[in-house]
Amino acid sequence: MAAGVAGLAASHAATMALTLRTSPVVAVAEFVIEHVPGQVAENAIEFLGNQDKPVLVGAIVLILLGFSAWAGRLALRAWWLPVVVWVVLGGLGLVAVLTRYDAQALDVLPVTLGVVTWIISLSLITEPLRRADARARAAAASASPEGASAPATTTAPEGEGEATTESWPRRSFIIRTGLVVAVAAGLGTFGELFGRKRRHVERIRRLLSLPVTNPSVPPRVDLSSAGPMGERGLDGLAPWRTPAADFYRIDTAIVAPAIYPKEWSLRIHGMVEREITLSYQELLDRPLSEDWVTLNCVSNPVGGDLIGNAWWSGIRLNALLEEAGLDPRADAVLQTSHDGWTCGTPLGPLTDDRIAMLAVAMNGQPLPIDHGFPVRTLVPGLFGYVSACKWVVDIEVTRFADIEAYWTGKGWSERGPVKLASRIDTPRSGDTLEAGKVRVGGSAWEQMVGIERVQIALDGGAWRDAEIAEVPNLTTWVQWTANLDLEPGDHTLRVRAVSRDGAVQTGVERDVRPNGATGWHEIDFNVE
Ligand SMILES: Nc1nc2c(c(=O)[nH]1)N[C@H]1C(S)=C(S)[C@@H](COP(=O)(O)O)O[C@H]1N2
Ligand SMILES: [Mo]
Repeated sequence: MAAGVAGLAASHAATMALTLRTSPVVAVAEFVIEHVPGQVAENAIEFLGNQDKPVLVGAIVLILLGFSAWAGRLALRAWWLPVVVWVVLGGLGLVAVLTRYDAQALDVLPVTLGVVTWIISLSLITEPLRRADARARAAAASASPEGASAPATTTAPEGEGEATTESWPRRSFIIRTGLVVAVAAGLGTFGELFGRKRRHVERIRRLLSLPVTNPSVPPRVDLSSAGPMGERGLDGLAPWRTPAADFYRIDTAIVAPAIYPKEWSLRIHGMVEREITLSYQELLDRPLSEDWVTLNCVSNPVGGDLIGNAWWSGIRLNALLEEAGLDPRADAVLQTSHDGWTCGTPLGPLTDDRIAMLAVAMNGQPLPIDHGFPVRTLVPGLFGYVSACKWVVDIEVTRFADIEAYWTGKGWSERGPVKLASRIDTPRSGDTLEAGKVRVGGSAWEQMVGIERVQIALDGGAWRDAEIAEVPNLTTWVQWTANLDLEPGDHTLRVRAVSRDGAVQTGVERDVRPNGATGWHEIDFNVE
């Protein structure tokens, strides 16, 4: 039963953390309501009044705990018997969960996590008993070679030894059971408190109406969709504007902080003449700036997809920092998020004419919780780990010499400018294509400078220019495309970019650590 409680608590906490609507138990209750014959339902309602639903959920929990106890006893016979019981129950849970009208793929997770937790807890709890059992059996076997006719206890050398072998496994069984139940209670409570808050914050986020715009992608920028002159879109090319739902997510938070706009505030302090503290409303009362900006993760490998491009709206940091009055000796800010993550950002990019902002919206919507709601920092041209603090609550003006931020304490560079890079989106490595004309494409970026040219080389041959699309500014990636005439056989294709200041992307391969990967993206494919 303890293992069952742990499984239920884990599935409940997962449901809450993922802000799914129904936990598996509730889904089963809804499933029952849906399928119970009308007469039975009516009788139940008549008898139970408006307590019918809590009673139903309670009954399901009790039945599950009953099964759990039974399965625990089955474990005496064979280790796999209880596993079968719980997998079958988990299967029923899945059916209930996936037949909800608002079911989504993620709904599979809580059920799975519950089953796995249950199996692990059961084996953890019973392990001391199983070990003692095996020891007793071994002792019996060695004491009486004729067979297991002699009782195991007669082989214990002394009274005291006997007491030890008898009581220790039980004691550690009871301790482990207590621990599992305590952890389960903690998980359940956490899920309940946190889940409720996140749902509430999410509701408030959806109701917010910010004075932001949501323009469509400028013409001739996005080659992945049909152009204004009837050009065909290139399948397999990542869209130029990344939808928030597809935007990569990187952070150290196991569950993202859920922050009410009302409880949020930002303090700008340190080496300044005047400290500034801003509430969400005070921030929104300031002039808003908006722009297309590509955000990059330093951990993005060559050809990787830890990069996204969006329309961001926010309040410029240069004005705020000027208002605070910067000490001329300062060269950095230490940003801290609501969950305690920190990053050190150079003052230069925060105060020059690029649009470094406290962003409040992404693609015309309030920031998603996972991307920093209510406020995150965004600095074009710097990797996220030194600049893009989500859930930012504190900005201390300081000097690099005096600080250590989360990642710089772990061997990553203090400064993280984004590097000149390019990528092939289509075809993909391992693809099989038909011989003849093939359109290939991808993206390239050199923030604050811009891309002059993108070049490709087929099968190690000479570099030739690809066509590049337009861009609205210097802070976004640019798409490129080229037509190839392919013969049957195995091929490789590589890409490199040339920036507007004439720099050619290096082919030297470097790891993402300490300050971003370099090298040409190369793919292999086959033509039939
Ligand atoms: N609070 C907080 N902010 C953070 C991080 C984090 O771990 N915690 N990770 C950073 C890193 S490494 C990157 S690449 C970007 C990713 O932003 P995204 O998840 O919105 O794409 O957020 C940055 N901001
Ligand atoms: Mo990152």
